[in-house]
Amino acid sequence: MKFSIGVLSLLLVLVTHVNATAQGRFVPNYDETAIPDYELPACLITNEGKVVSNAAMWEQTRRAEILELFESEVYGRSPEACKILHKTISKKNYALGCKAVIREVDVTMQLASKSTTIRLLIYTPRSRVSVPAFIGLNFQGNHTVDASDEISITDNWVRNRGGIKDNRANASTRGTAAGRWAIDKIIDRGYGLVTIYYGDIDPDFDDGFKNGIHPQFANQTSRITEGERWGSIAAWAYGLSRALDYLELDDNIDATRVAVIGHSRLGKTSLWAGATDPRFKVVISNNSGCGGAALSRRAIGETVERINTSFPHWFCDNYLKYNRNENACPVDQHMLIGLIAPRAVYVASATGDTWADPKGEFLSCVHADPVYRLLGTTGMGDAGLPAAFPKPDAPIKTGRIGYHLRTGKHDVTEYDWEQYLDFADRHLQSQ
Ligand code: GTR
Repeated sequence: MKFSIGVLSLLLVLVTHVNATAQGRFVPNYDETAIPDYELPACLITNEGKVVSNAAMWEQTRRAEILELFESEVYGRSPEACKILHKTISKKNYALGCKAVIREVDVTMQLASKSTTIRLLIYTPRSRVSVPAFIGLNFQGNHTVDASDEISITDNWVRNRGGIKDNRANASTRGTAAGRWAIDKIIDRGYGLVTIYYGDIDPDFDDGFKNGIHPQFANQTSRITEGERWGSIAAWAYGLSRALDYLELDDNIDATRVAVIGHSRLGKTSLWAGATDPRFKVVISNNSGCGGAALSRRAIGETVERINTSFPHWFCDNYLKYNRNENACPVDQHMLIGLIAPRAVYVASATGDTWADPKGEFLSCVHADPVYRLLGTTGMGDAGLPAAFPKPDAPIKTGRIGYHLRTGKHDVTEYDWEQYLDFADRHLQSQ
């Protein structure tokens, strides 16, 4: 138990929780004083108990240990990179008031006779080559990020949302997610934007991994212990890495200056993509919460048990061991941020997104800071750690770890993008 003043409220929460779970209902805790007592596993102490005192020890020993633990206990083990093929499907030269070029490029992930194709929707400033870019998955199809009727509509399964009833996308959802993608701003600031429908990689429902990319790799993954097989987050991250393989061949984008971004479950995905693929130079997690940037041990809002119950396909089966048993997990999410060091990482929360535990997202950054400093870079701020949990709309963005708490709900807004663009200017433009 964390604080004795919290004993009564904790008992109350426990009683409510037991009642609620007896009735099959989950009642989240939002009371800071009722957080269970916890100790975070140390980023800088090896499995054998040795203190990590230099960059070489981090790289060769501790980073490898932590990555291995996240693979075996949280997200599952992904297969080796497969071959990719690519084909341009469409190109519009004078888009967005003539300032951008829009292309659709199909990237096929090929393994022996099996393949999965993802469609990249690519915006680049016109008359410029080799620009830095953002890459991020979208939730409902590429055609939702922009109202243009020239963007193709996915044939893959989509969630029934916003008027979709038969899990098939149609033109009625064109541009419905445009508010989440500040395309004009991105282009005006000299960046490209690449987005992909996440269901092209793996449809987001639990069908025992019969669809999407998983079956293609069954020969490899069946050799892996069952509990360690990759879930959907790992598959989505794998797709982002294959898209980056393609960007390395694309003259319009500088693949050495790419920021991977994601919101919510796709923010969990961008963090895992950034942790597993060091080619992503900047990693942005927008409201990623449980299984993303938030510390699991705080068990505020969404918990490990709750996420494993609602979305059993996101993580590997070993993650189930930590349902209501977070302290037993050899890692917590600050170590995921640590895996990205010394590359730049930005974590964003929203005041109304208590389900994602904003303070837990902030604390992950704080506890990853020593890894950045060990590697000779700034961490959270150049001067040192922020003294306290920041006020809303007061971004911390001068070091290699950026953070803000935006006023508002679970979403991606223009405000968020403004911070990401400033952050990208520091870490992608100054080369
Ligand atoms: C929620 C889930 C969160 C978050 C969110 C989203 O239902 O509990 O972990 O991922 O979905 O992705 O929109």
